[in-house]
Amino acid sequence: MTRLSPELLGELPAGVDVPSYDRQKLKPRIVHLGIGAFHRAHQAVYLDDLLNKQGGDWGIVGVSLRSDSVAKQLLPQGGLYTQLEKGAENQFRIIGSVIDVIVAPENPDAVIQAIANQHTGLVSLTITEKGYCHNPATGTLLMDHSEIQQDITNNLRRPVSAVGFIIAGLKLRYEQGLPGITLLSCDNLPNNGHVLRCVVSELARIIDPMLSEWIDKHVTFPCSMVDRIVPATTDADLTCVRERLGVVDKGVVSCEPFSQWVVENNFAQPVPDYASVGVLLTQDVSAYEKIKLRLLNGSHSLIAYFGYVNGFDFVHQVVNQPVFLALIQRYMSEAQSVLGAPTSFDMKAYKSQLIERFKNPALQHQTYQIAMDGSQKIPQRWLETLTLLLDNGRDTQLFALLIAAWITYLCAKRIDGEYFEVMDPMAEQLKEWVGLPDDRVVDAVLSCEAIFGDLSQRAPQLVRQINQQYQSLNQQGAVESINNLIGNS
Ligand code: CS2
Repeated sequence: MTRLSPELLGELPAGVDVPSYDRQKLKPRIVHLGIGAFHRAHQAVYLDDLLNKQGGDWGIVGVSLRSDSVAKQLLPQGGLYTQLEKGAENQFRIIGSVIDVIVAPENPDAVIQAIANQHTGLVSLTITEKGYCHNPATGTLLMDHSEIQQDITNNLRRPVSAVGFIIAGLKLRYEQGLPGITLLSCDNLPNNGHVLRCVVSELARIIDPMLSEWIDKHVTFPCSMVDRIVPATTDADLTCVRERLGVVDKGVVSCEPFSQWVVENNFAQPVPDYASVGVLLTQDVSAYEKIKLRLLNGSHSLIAYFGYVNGFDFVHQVVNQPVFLALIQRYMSEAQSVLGAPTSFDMKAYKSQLIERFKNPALQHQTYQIAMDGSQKIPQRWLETLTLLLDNGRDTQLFALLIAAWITYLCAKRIDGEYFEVMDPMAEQLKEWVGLPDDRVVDAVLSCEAIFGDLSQRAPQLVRQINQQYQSLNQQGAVESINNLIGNS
């Protein structure tokens, strides 16, 4: 069957939305590092909205830092792909804002040249938490990270880390006398712009102190909060799109109808007029970040660890179990109690909207997908709240149960006895710890400073609670452990 391509746009069935703008006019003005499904269902869609509304020449050059799969999907399709939005009914829309995809390991110079291109005004990133090569507990660059080591040793001649590519591109801009640029992190980290600035500055200082000074003066690192649930594309999604479009699209992204983007108004150069398509530009993103990371992502991680181990493959299945729903609601109310959200924010509506979003059965959002990289996610999703609860002398049993559930997940065995692989950059180390005799597992995992900082020294009582909850999960299972906790309050 024919493949989706620019020539076919005029022939797609009625009801499939297609770009209304002239794609020939688009120039490589945004370089996006990490062109996975999330970027294509979020930032690229906002730009497509804008181009549909106002035209213009902002085009995205996507960069894959590892695999060539997205390039193989999109390049034969001239960058086009379908957004399959799964609400009450499926909506099909062709997105046209991506004009090129570079596979970094195949062509590192092209990435550096793209960042240093005179038309480029914005470099954005969705490289996941671990892509920053930082210590999640302190935010500083991991100097002993293998990719950072390699970039330092090679003096960025053939970068491998995202930070390495950024600095190599900035160096070329600096040497060519080009203006500075905006580096926009769109990952689920608190103060993501500050984290990015910190790792970029640290590595730049080692590579070239003059460059580091130039970066301080000419480059900005706005923080941003991004929100849209984008499950991994399935074969069923590809078939569904093929049947609707009558052509093959290998680059489909599926997502929920909801979407939100809040960006700190701090740009080195003009950026697209995102505000006109619903992006909130503000001086301070932190309140939005905290609400989203702790309530949405924090609940997600809870759902993933309890759900996956207990036999539930999808988020909506977990939320439909009354006992897990009760746990999520209790979790949200404890997280909310120390959130310090603006009083004008309607928390009740936000929380019930989250539950509805989680319940969307069409999304088929995998618990295993969310469970990935817990070592990088837990600090901002759970531990910030936990620290505040401790500081305020509040009860921490619920969070002890959550951490125990993560440790149980790390044991890599589902309730039916099936073993699975734990995907995490710290998997090797974590595996060693959970392989210790049962009564030493919790203490070993909690001793990991990159995740927990000094929590175990500061809160011995909490360590005891996590040990108890871990025993309880092993002996009595999740349902009884949750009932014991919620029933006791
Ligand atoms: C999820 C997020 O995979 C995960 O860890 O919690 O990707 C989540 O779906 C998005 O942040 C929603 O905006």
